[in-house]
Amino acid sequence: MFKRWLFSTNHKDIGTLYFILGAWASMVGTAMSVIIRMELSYPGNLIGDDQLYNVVVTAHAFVMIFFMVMPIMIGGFGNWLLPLMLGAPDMAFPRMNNMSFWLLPPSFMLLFMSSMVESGVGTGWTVYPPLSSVIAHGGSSVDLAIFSLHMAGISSILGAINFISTVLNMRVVGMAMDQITLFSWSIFITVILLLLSLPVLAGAITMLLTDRNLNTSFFDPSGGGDPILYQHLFWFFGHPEVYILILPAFGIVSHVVSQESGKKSVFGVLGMIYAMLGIGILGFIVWAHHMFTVGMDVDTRAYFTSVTMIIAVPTGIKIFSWLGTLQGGKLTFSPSLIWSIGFIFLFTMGGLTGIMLANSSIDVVLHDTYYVVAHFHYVLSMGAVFGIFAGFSHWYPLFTGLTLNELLSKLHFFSMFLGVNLTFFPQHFLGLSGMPRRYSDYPDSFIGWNVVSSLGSYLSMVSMMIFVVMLLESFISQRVVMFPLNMTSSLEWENSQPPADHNYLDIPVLCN
Ligand code: HAS
Ligand code: CU
Repeated sequence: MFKRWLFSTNHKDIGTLYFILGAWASMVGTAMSVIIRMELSYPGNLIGDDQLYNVVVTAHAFVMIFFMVMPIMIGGFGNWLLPLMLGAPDMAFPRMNNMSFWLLPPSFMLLFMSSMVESGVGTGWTVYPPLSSVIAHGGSSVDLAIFSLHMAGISSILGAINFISTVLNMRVVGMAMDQITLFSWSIFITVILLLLSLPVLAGAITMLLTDRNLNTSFFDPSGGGDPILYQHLFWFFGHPEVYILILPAFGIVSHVVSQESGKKSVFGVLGMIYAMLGIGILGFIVWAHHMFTVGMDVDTRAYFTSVTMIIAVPTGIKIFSWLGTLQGGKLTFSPSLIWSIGFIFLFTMGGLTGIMLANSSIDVVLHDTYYVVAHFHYVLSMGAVFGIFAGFSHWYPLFTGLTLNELLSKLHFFSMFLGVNLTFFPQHFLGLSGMPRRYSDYPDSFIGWNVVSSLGSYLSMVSMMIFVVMLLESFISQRVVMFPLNMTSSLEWENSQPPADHNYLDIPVLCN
């Protein structure tokens, strides 16, 4: 049985492997986040080692980005759903698909090793030199982290080639590009961003590797290099990367919102496609909004401020199209729909703080404070993660043939909603009053909101346990989804249903 899975070239098996890896990574990443919040739950020291604290912060980000969100969204949902939605028998390159997955576990191992040997990587996920250079980070930790990123990068690039080929060549006969589903479009655009941006990161970290080991000085002023060059290269990758993390969630939410409000499709499908294309293209020309404090001249600041704010336009088109879809619909408030509504509300909040930060003069004050941490957790912990849970509860019957317990599912949502808002809303206040990010200690005046934030993170952890209990309950009770015998798959069954009149909990179930 294990051999069948290990070497499987079937898109569903590989999708499931990605889900399992992502679920595991999410627990590792969450454990690290709780360690961070425990350290910050009171002034003074808990871990007692500031470098170690920074190692945990760095690993938390890497694990969540590269081993949780990306594998679940692109690897899991993408692999499971794209061939089904395109009418393809499988991905274009099934054996390469298997290889994309199996590059990830060794990459994960290298990341673990980077934290275990010497003093670990305490640079943050940005790995800026000179902090990441040999003087501040001697030993092999940073080199191992670079290798880990190389390997995860190869995995993603192979996956990107596979998805692009699948979408372009494997559509069922007669299906034009403007007829493919919005989730397929979202993955298609996401993987194009990956293909164009990851090689730039690979170049940057390879230059860092040679700076560290082969006496080059790309980023070392004493040899004529420039550390700012690294920041440009990193963010030329880093900004598209944040849209890579959110675009698949946009696709998922479109499906859930249109189906669960009983509409034939989302409001303004073509507009949704162009909005995603617009976000994808603009995402490549805004990168220096992460670098407003490097001593940039005022014209460049004006450019990056303006072009960053323009992204609110296509994103607004998406938000209002979802609201337009919900408007007048027969809402069932199934778990997948409440996750999606939560997504729309909280992602918008995170987006609006992004617009604040896009103003360079404001960002000069807020950069490297908790305000930024609040911003990106609203779009990630509540945007990307809520999107994942929306898709998970929506397609769980398709993936497993089973159903989830509605009560536990809703309990999961409400505890998570409360938990993440308690954790991250107060971080806006901390940021506005000047608390810097990436420090393990703070002045006593910041106690109040830090206590609230830490309590919130404990609640999120309890919520995660509810999720695990919900999964176990479903596996143990084996409530099977039934679809008519003349249909071969639950997808066919789903497509045959009048969307207004069902959510998955109405599916007739067998109890045994
Ligand atoms: Fe961001 C930093 C700006 C979206 C993730 N972002 C980060 C970091 C991460 C991240 C991880 O300009 C930290 C990286 C690090 O480690 O240092 N971000 C934006 C803007 C948007 C945005 C303008 N970010 C995202 C998404 C992410 C993500 C999506 C991942 C999923 N972000 C920034 C900036 C920084 C930053 C600065 C650097 C800060 C610093 O100092 O380090 C936009 O895409 C958001 C668009 C969405 C909306 C909401 C819906 C739109 C509606 C239309 C009407 C709104 C209007 C605006 C007309 C805007 C409803 C009116 C404005 C008002 C304020 C009322
Ligand atoms: Cu950005």
